[in-house]
Amino acid sequence: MGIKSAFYKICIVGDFGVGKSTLLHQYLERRFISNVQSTIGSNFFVKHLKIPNVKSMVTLQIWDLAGQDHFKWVRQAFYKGAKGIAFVFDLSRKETFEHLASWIEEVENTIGIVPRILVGNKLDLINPDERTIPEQDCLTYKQKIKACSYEETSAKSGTGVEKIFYNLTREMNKKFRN
Ligand SMILES: Nc1nc2c(ncn2[C@@H]2O[C@H](COP(=O)(O)OP(=O)(O)O)[C@@H](O)[C@H]2O)c(=O)[nH]1
Ligand SMILES: [Mg+2]
Repeated sequence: MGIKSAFYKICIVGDFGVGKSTLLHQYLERRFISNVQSTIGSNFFVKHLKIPNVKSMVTLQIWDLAGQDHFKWVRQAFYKGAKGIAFVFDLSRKETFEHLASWIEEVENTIGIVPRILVGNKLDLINPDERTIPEQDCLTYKQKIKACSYEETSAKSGTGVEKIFYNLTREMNKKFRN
C-alpha cells in the first residue's frame, strides 16, 4: 500500500486576547512571542504531522483570524471547509469561558458539527489553588459540547500546546478516514 496523505483545515476560535495567535506561534516556532499580532500577518499556516499507528502524513492548514476577530462576516467565510475547530478561552478571564457558547453556536450555524477540542490557555497566569474556573467545570463543558478532549495550555511556556493539534488530528482521522 502506498503512502496516503490527509489534509485538514482547522480553525482556532475564541474571544479576542485569549492567546489564539500566540498558541499558534508557539506550536509552529516553539517559542513565545509577546506581541504576535504584528508578526502574524497572513491568514493560515501549514504544518505536517505524523500520527503513530497511522501510516500516512497529515497536513494541517491552520487558520487564525489575525486581528479580525471583531468582524462576524469575515468569520463566517473563515469557517468554511474546516474539518476541526479549537475553541480557546483564557483561564484567567472567566467571561471568555462564558462566551464559548456563542462561538460554538456561530460555528455550528455556519458549518454544522465537526470535531472540536476545548482549550483553556494562559495556565501560567493562574494559581491552581484559586481558580476562578474550576477544572471540573471545564471537563463538564467539554462533555457537554462533545469535544474530543480538554487541554490546559500555556502559549508562554509551551505546556500542552502540541496536544491541541495532535488530539484534534486524531479525532479528525477517526471521523474522516478509514
Ligand atoms: N502569560 C501568558 N500570556 C499569553 C499566553 N497566551 C497569550 N498571551 C498574551 O495574551 C495577549 C493576547 O494574545 P494573542 O495571541 O494576541 O490573542 P488572540 O487575540 O486570541 O490571538 C498577548 O499579549 C500574548 O502575549 C499565555 O499562555 N500566557
Ligand atoms: Mg490573534
